[in-house]
Formats: sequence, structure tokens, C-alpha cells
Amino acid sequence: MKATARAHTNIALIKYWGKRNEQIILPTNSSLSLTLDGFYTTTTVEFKEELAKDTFYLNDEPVKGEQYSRVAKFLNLIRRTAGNEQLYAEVRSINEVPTAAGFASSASGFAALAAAGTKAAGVDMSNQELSKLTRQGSGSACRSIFGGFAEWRMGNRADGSDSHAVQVAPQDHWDIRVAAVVLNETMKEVSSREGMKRTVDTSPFYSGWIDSIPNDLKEIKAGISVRDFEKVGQIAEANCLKMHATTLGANPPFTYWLDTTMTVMQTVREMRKSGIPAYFTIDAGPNVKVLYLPQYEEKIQQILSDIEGVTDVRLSKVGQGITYL
Ligand code: 2P0
Repeated sequence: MKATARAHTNIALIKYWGKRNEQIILPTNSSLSLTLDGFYTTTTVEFKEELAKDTFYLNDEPVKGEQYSRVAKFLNLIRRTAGNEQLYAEVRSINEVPTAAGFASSASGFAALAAAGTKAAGVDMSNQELSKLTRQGSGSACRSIFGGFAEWRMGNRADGSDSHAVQVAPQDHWDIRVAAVVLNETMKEVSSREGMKRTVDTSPFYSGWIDSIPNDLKEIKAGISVRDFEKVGQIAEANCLKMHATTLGANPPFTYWLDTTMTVMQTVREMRKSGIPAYFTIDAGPNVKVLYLPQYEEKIQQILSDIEGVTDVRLSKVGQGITYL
């Protein structure tokens, strides 16, 4: 009744931005991501007779409030799947995802919880089934079940039975790197949940975003299969800009960008002009992730670190899918 699993976070190259069902988390568009080696969560789940309720410790600190509720709700889902609604669980997570680097820990967090929780409950499921279950904890987490490049196929059924991730290319397919640029400023953010909802409900640009996804996905997969860095980078960067453009059209309008966000974007464009291939992508926050190839690592790290307002540059390789420890 006890199991430990590790899952790595991921960075979307084609973004998930919008839900068609908020209860079981069904997206309005398919997305595609790169699983990252450098940032992960390790979680142990133990179902115990003596517990009167679920407990959740993050980095050895007890967690309460909204974060606890999301975990307890997800454990209910695991219990229902296992056909054993009686036992409560102790969940212990260690996060190697620096929140300052602007990675949501929910992706690696829910993927590790799903893997460890189902194993501890004695449920044997394929990675595809596990991805479907994980999706209901946090959407982007369903892609972290797989290593390398993963596509979350939105599916079209109302019950979510065809909405899960699949691996597009394994970890060893391509040594592409990601630099997470950490900024010294922070901002009170619109959460990604609230941000995507407001955009779906109010942004007149939203339909343009949705219409552009099938072609972006088709082209980026073609680029990944032949390891065409320029093609993959161009599509990822443009896709990110389209996602962020939808927020400016929302009511009330909002943006995740700070001054330094735009400075980093401009620096990446200048790097390209000077012959260094690099592309950026940005999630629901001000931090920028830069895609590059290994031979430019030193140069890229130096240029990014020298930008005023940048406090750290964290590098990562392509990562693996879930592992059981
Ligand atoms: C992504 N993001 O594809 C996109 C790009 C943010 C921008 O997935 O509500 O934490 O738990 O399903 O997965 C962040 O949203 O949202 C996200 P929920 P999630 O990575």
C-alpha cells in the first residue's frame, strides 16, 4: 500500500490554453511539450488504516488550503478507480522545481502523485490510462507521464475517454536544451486556470487561436521528426505569442509580461540575427524559456545572464517519463 514515483515537469511548445470542461479538465485544443530533465517531483503515497483523513507534506511541510484540497480530491479519484474508498493516504512530495524559475510544479506534481497513488492502491494501468487520470488533476500534467516530446490529444468525447497524452518522440531522439531565465521582478499573476477561463469566455481573439492549432501541431511534429531546430523554434515562438495575444483581448484585459520579459525576448531575437539559433517560449507568467542546441550552451547562458533584471539562468536537457523508485 506504499509506492514512490518521480515525474519531470514539461514546457509546452504548442500551448494548452482553454478548457471545454472544467470538472474533468478537457481542453479546447491539443498541445505538445518537451519533458525536462532538470525539474522534477518525487512523491510517496501510503494508504494507511489509522488515518482519519488524507495528509499532504510538501518538502516536509504540511500543506493546507486549496493545494491540499486539490490533492485530496485527486486521491478520491484514485480510490474510486481502485474500488477502495475506505483508506486515507499520507502523501509526501519533494519538489525539485524551483518556483522562481517560473515552472508550474503542478505538472510534475500531479504526474508523480498519479503514478505513486495508483501503484500504492494496487491499480495496474497503461501509461495512456494513467495520462487520462492525471489530466483530471492538472491538464498539463498528463503530458509529464511521457518523456521526450509528448502530445496531449484533446479528443472529442464528452467523457474524456479519448483525451490523453501520447509520446511523439523519445528522450534520446534529439538533444535540444531549454534555459529558464529567472527575473528579479515578480508580479501578482492571474492564475493559469483563471487566465484561460477569462480568455475563453471573453477574448474575441480566442477563435483565431483555436483555428491556428491544427497546422502548428502538424508542422511542429514534422520538424521534430527530422530535428529541424529552426522550424520547431519558429513554430513554438509564434504559438506562444498567439497564446499571449489572446489575453490582451480578454475582458478585463491582462498580460503576463513584464519589462524584463520583453527585454529577454528582444535579446533572443538579436542572438538570432548574430547567428546564434535560439527561440523563446513563455507560460502563464513573466519568465522566459529559451530553446537552443548544445553547442551554443555556454554563449547563450552568458548572454542571458548578462541581461539586467535577470537573476539566474537554469539549464535543462530533455527528460524522461515517470519512473518508480
Ligand atoms: C501549457 N499552461 O500548455 C500551458 C501554457 C500555461 C500556459 O498548462 O487548470 O496548470 O490545472 O489544467 O495545466 C498551465 O495550466 O492548468 C498550463 P489546469 P495547468 O503548459
